Amino acid sequence: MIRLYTAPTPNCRKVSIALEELGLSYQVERVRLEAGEQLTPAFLAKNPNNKVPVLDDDGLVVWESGAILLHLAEKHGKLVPADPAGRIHAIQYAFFQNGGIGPNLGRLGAQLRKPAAERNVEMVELFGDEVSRLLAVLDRILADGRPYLAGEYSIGDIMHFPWLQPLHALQAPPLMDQPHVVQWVLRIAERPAVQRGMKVPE
Ligand SMILES: N[C@@H](CCC(=O)N[C@@H](CS)C(=O)NCC(=O)O)C(=O)O
Repeated sequence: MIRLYTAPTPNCRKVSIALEELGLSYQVERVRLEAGEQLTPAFLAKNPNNKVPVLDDDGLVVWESGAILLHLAEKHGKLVPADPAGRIHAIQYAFFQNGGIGPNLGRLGAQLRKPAAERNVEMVELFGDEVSRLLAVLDRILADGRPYLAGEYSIGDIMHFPWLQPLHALQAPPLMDQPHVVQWVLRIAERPAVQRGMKVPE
């Protein structure tokens, strides 16, 4: 039995996409962040970092989206290339997302969701510049014509997609300025499993 503790956020949707790609059945346990359910003792017993996503895979509890995806990929022998170079590159892109686009776009979004008068202008500039830089890095990588970050479709793509798709939906200039990243978003968005995973939880 697989239980996914989740909320409608980019980090959580990485996991529902991976589960859908692997064709696994799983129970969705919605965690209401707005009600502080991630702070309850019951949830802290699963993740001392009080954040979603958390995966309970038949009693093995894993948190951190990158670790969850790596666990699923290795257990099922998919979503990570079989050859050693491809494998480490898929993991490299997963780490790159969690240390790059994730925290920087997350903090930029947190600022931009505030009323304009309450925003910290320095933070908006700092995180905005870093997001633009990271998108340009991805564009440079994809400019060699590879369809996916690690060559073949992998956890490296799944880690990035739920973060970049909303920028594409908003036609946000820092993303739209990067033509190879735009094509990559459109390519991943066509996958039926991605479309299903992006709707979890409803
Ligand atoms: N590095 C973590 C980040 C997890 C994370 O930031 N989760 C957010 C939702 S996307 C959360 O649980 N926020 C609730 C809170 O901080 O109280 C991962 O990749 O799993």
